[in-house]
Amino acid sequence: MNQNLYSRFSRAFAPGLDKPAVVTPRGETYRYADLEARSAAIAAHLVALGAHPGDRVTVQVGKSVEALWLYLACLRSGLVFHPLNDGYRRDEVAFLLTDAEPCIAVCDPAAEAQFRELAPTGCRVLTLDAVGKGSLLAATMAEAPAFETVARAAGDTAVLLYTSGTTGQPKGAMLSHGNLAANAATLASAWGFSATDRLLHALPIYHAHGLFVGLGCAFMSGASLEWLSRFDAGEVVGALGRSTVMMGVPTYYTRLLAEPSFTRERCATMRLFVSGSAPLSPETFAAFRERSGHAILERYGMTETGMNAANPLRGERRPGSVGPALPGVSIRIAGAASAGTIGEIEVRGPNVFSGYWRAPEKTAESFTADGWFRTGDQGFLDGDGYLTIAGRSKDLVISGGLNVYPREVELAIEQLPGVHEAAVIGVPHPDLGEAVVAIVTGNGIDEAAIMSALRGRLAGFKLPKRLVRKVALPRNAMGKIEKNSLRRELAGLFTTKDQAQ
Ligand code: MLC
Ligand code: AMP
Repeated sequence: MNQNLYSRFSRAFAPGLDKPAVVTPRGETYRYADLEARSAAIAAHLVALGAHPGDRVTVQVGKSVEALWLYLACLRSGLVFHPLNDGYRRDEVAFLLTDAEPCIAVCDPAAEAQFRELAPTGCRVLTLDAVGKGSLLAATMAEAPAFETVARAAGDTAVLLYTSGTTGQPKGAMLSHGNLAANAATLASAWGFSATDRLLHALPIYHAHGLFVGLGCAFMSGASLEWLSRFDAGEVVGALGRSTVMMGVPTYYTRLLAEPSFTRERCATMRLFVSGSAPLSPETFAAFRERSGHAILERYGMTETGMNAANPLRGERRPGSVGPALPGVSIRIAGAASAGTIGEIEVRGPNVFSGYWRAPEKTAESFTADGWFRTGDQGFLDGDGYLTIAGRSKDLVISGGLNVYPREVELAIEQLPGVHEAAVIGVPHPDLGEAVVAIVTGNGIDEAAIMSALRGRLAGFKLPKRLVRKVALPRNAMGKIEKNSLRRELAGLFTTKDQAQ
């Protein structure tokens, strides 16, 4: 049987081809039959351009229904979908285009000249804007809306998602059709998805959460999507009454709580709220339950593994815990002989990726000798199997659900005039969970000049929300910067009143 993820989806949604698949706030409704026809036309066009199964298609576009058809078209034609955060700047895009070596790149029309300059030789550059206009779709008008989904084996790569390493250099995680199908089927079943559900989809589709978890659950069950181009608390409150399930990062839930129009009555049709990508504080969990009547279901995952653990649909949703391992997934704590001992979380299962793109050494380092994936997260298991994340062994800041690798920001700052050294840390922030803060040393530091130089080089979410000057950075006896001491010192930098910054 064809193991192409799209074939798995289409077997699930086939009984309801006339049912809505995607609904937009502009009142457009696309049925599953439309989704089939539109993704078919794009798939036919990509193949007509000379793309072969396994070739990469790099995509940096705004979130639109057309971007969704493009993802499905890549799956159908066996091409490897390689989405980029639409905030990435020139240097970030240049690295990714060189490393992934796509045969087709799709970008916003405003970025076309830059893509033509940066794309590898022979790569075709097409455009797609936030409302679906551009050369990609103009060209697909000529294609017949029928396409036979290309046969793929479970181990063939479906999506290449980059995630940064501690060195500051991103690495591409290869997710196979089998990885994505296994995780999507598990989640759709664990969370009780059916064709009657409507998922409020406000997440971006360039990360695992919106791309694999959200779309996976919906298409594996023939549910429909309430398709919002971004998270706006007011708009989301309006859309809740048309939805049954919502997924988000913790910032979505703290922003809903800060929105006066968010009430229990607005949640009348909702059956489930899911949170992940960053820790959901027990305070937010409690405040949300009080306000809406719903206990948010927190789950834990990562790009390389998809979802590993989740609180149950029926049963105790324990605040501060991410719940037991999902069916089919195994979790162990390295070096922990008994419950409650903290250690590195390791996982194994059909959801775990096959490796990093063109980086066998990095792949080998990330697995134990007996084949478990090292997550770089610290945690412990309770006696009843509930997992609690206790911290990270990797140097990583998660700001509003987006990962920022301190080394990448430090390197960018240290190249600037007047700067001697930089240390980048995450500091608790009431809206973002953690905010990026840079501590810099040097002579004649010009903060405005540093920020303006960084703005040209790094995506906005990676920019420090605050620069702190110091004469010297604290170091231990080995000469290593003591980031924990900086984190303690600056823990109160962002108070609730200060959160606009
Ligand atoms: C945007 N900005 C951020 C930011 N997002 N700064 C810090 N952290 C963030 N997350 C900056 C912009 O650069 C801009 O800066 C300013 O904030 C306003 O931009 P915006 O686009 O209007 O922001 P906003 O819409 O408020 O976005 C915030 C957000 C968004 C939280 C809604 O970041 C978001 O949707 N996050 C979810 C990301 C996600 O999908 N994560 C899942 C990863 S998968 P300036 O200076 O230009 O004004 C994963 C695995 C798993 O982790 O387990 O799920
Ligand atoms: P990414 O590499 O973008 O996929 O981010 C994955 C990381 O997000 C994980 O390794 C965790 O550190 C973090 N993460 C995801 N879900 C949770 C959660 N529920 N609680 C705490 N951290 C989480």
